[in-house]
Amino acid sequence: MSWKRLFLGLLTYALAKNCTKQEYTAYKERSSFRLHDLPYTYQDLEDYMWQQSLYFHHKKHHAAIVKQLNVLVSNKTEYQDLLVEELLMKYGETDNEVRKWAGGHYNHMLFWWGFGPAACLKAEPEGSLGRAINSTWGTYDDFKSNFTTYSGSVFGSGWVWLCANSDGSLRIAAVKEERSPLIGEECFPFLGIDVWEHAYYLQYIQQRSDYVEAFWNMVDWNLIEYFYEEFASKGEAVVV
Ligand code: MN3
Repeated sequence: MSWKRLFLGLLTYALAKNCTKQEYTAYKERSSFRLHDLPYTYQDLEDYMWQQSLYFHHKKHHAAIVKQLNVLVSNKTEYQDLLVEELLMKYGETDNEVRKWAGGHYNHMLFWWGFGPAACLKAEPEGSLGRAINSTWGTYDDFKSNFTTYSGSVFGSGWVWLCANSDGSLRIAAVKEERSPLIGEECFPFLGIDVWEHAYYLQYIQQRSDYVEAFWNMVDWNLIEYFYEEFASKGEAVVV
């Protein structure tokens, strides 16, 4: 082992000890949904996402979506007893309200899980996801630049996702508003960026590109690898 490797190994170990992100939990709620706490504090992403910005996004925007979703589900018996991802896949194509509220809740849940405090992060995806990214785009940097281009190309409100086709192959999907690529099983998303203005306006004003650049510094690749291996690569929705 080289000194450099040993040094990096020890550094990773030391930093990992201070990682304070909540372990991934599949809440598996049916019929009634809650706004869960973020898996880290509002201050934890401060260098790239201001705490006020994160707080309003979570406690105001996401909370309003959860409220609407519960109203929607409570009024329709066929929508009850389903996980949010099931609701979305089953009724998202035919009901605009499901698309908005179930889509919005699912998207934000995945979005929050996808980040972590600096001490929990590593620079690049490894393992089967790292290999799949390299075989699809060439290098991690090529993937990043493709994803960044998609993020800039969404006109108005929407999301960009790294997702897997049902055969496990990867692609990037850009979607309008809260539509999820899970609808119609277009692909199975596991890392996304919210490019609605509410996600970045307070801090980055109209500079979406600066927000997208900052995004890469918050991505928790350890958990994203898990989401890919455990769900998306098998043609399954990540359970939230
Ligand atoms: Mn949002």
